[in-house]
Amino acid sequence: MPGFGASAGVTESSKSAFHLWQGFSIGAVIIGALVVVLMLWAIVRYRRKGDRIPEQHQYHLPLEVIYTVVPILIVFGLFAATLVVENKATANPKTNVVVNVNAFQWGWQFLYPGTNALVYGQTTQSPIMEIPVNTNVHINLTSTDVIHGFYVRAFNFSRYALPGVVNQFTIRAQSTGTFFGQCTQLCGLYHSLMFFRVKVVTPTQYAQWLSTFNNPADIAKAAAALATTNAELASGVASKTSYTKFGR
Ligand SMILES: [Cu+2]
Repeated sequence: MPGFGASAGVTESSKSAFHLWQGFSIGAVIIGALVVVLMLWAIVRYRRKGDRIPEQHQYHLPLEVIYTVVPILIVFGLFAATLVVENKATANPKTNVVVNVNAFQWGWQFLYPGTNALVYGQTTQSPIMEIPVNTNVHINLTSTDVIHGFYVRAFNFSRYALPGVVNQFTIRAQSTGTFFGQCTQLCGLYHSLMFFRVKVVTPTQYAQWLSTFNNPADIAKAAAALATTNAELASGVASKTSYTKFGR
């Protein structure tokens, strides 16, 4: 089936959003075709054949009821389908993997509470958020300074990163690979360089990756950063303290 310009992506919710889009598009094509056929039929069948004024009809009650009720039913159908897909996208099931994502001018910090993993990168460093495949990953998204946008095209997903607000959502990637992400809110001078990547790996690779942070230096960095993000998440008010700029 055609994608009508969209792609299915690699997460559960990206796929359901894609299917919704396909359904809407196919519905629009069918209704559009019906309207065109009816128009052409009326134009050709009832075209002017002479100077005689044709018989005049009005108030065809059954027909009027049908063309009032059918569109209402269609709107309800579209609404119901949207509701189902949106509920899937915003569902927050219990998860074992949590990532605290902090956007800042102009980069991203990914902190994995309960582990020593901390990834920090700005502008051209394009930090990588590593997550395991086929696993629910809970994201706590916030911003340190201004409004940013967390957007991953392959996830068909975007959320504001707002200072003072923690946006929470769950992603479940179904294929491994590295996917491109970027900030989608004009947030200042280097907004155009505010990139990141999401690397989806097998659970074994993920565990291995986490273990690379088990050294005294990284443990200390993660503990320091965790104290800051925990305070932010608890208060719901983003701290103005800029994070210690350590890269990885
Ligand atoms: Cu930004």
